Amino acid sequence: MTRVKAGMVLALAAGLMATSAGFAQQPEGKSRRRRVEEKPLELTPAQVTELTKVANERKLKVEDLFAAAKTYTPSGVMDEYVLFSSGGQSGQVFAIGVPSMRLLRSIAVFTPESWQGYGFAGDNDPVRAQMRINGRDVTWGDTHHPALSETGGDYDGQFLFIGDKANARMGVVDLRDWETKQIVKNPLTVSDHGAAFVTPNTEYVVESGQYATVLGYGYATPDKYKESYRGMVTFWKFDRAKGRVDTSASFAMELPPYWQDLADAGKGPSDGLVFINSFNVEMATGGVEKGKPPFEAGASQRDTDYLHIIDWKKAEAAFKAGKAEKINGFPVLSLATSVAEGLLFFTPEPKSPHGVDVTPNGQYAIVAGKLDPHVTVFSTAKIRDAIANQKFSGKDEFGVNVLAFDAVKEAQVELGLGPLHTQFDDKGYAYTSLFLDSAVARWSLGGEYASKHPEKPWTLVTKTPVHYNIGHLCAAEGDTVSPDGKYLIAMNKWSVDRFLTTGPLLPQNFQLVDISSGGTTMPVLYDMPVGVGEPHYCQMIKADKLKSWAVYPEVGWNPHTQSLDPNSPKQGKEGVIRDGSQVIVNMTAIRSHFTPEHVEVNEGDHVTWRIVAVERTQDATHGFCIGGYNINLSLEPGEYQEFSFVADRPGTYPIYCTEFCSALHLEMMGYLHVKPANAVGSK
Ligand code: CUK
Ligand code: CUA
Repeated sequence: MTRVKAGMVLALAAGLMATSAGFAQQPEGKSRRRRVEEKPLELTPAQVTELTKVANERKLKVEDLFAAAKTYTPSGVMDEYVLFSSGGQSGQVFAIGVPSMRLLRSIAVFTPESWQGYGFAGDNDPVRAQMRINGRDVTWGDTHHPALSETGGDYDGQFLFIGDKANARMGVVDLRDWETKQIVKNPLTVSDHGAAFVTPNTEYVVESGQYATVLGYGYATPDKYKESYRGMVTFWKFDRAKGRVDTSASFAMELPPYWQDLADAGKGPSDGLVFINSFNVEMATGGVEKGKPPFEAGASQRDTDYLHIIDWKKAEAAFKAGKAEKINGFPVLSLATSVAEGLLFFTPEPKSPHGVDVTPNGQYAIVAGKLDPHVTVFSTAKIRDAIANQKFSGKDEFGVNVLAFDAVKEAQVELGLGPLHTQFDDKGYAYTSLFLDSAVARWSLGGEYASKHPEKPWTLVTKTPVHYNIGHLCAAEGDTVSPDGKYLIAMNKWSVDRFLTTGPLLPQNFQLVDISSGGTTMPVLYDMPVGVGEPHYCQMIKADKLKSWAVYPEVGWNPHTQSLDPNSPKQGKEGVIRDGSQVIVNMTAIRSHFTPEHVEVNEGDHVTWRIVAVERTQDATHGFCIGGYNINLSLEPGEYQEFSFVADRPGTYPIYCTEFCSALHLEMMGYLHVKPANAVGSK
């Protein structure tokens, strides 16, 4: 009787497995994606009446119905774009589909995340090892600026970089499997801001600093600010073939102790230059506790700060010629070298700027000053000319040549209060976020863009109110050489009156804005609450540029090395190998069991556990956890993981699969038996 029942269960399970495997093994093109109807939609009078009734019951307006039609994405229909957003203090990156504004995934970068098995692989977890700074675990990050890798100034969909403002780190995500492969820590500075920005072929990933400090973890009191504190910019060399930053080929430049802010790389005619904003050229040192003016006042006294213009190709040549000095083991081009070699120039920019953004054609750099209602447009050709012909208005206190403002300025456009960041579309418009106005401004570019739109060049065209206090904005491929237009995301800081109350802590609000038509039409289509961290910047890439793996290329794939791992256990060769107190466990995972199911070790053993998911179907992901030992893995099809720990707590531990992988998922378990040292018969 029980035998019959067990047999039935197994037959049922086999059937379930076969069905699900059958689905996943369908050739491409026969997937379960929804078929698009070929007949154009026509509403019958009865359907119009019904639709109107539904709309009236929900108090929807006509524009709401249009917004819904433009964003609603039926089940099985894929989004057109993927938005990669910084996850702010969560330390992560969020991937969001556009126009649906559905959260597709988070990607763990600076913060351990158990679902992804990120940072929960025992004592020698390579992820955890990268999270150590000066011997201390730093398991969070303040992510601000993601940067997709570029080829020829266009997103190529291969890699994503993201900066951690709090700890001056940068994460490297491989977009084949959407996993973080590397975290690099800047050895010069504690925190930064202008990371990550790439040069047009991702030769370098640029990280500019923010709050000046004594480079290399030095110490000095505020009265030594001007002599001892310094800013910096670091050029991280990216090795595309390895998918890693090559720290040995990277270098930095010493900068004055102004607070450097955002960076952007030139492109086209300005390729080879990097632009960085700064504020606090006053070099205010605060000290309200001693009756001195606070930083906010001290740092805002002058009418202008300095836009930094760096010739990174010349700087690279100077570094390669051995002109850098080592600080904390890292090569740094000194200010004196930068001045002597003509690597660094300044030009005045209106008071306390924030964003600097280069136009798609590379001819202009646009700076927005948060305390100035204008955006200032600098001509990159005029900058090159002013450098070549020494059109200087003077030097700063550190001997850096200052290009005359009138020699490099192209235009100033009054937009409104608190302009921060600028993006571009395909119609010759720029879009600037207005923090204090809570609006997105559309304005017309000049030069060769003037023929693309009917408006007068360099003028405000329209503003769309957003909710609320917009920081960054992001248009579709809107910071590349060929923006798509169509969609824009307003990344609003708060969501007052937009959603149900979630306690005193408000979600942020991403609003999808339709920028497909020019002129004064620019409606908001959708609100998306973001209840994790405070995102800053995001980038939107055409979904078909991403060539992500559906499963790992081969069984036994190590995602840390992105290669087949020779240590990956083979099916039929599973088991436990002991050498003294060193134990190696070779385990396979397949729907719906682990092999072996019982693992016996002795208290105090050092256990190295090797586990591979022997699966090729896309939806056959397993997890693996050991409760109480802080271990959880995600084992995607083909994935191999190795972890180690000391079995210092005796007991019998159920181990189980943490992903609901099949009808018999609950049965996908086993036991780790840690035999007490004093047990009878123990060695
Ligand atoms: S920053 Cu946050 S709104 Cu870090 Cu780019 Cu401007
Ligand atoms: Cu494997 Cu659940």
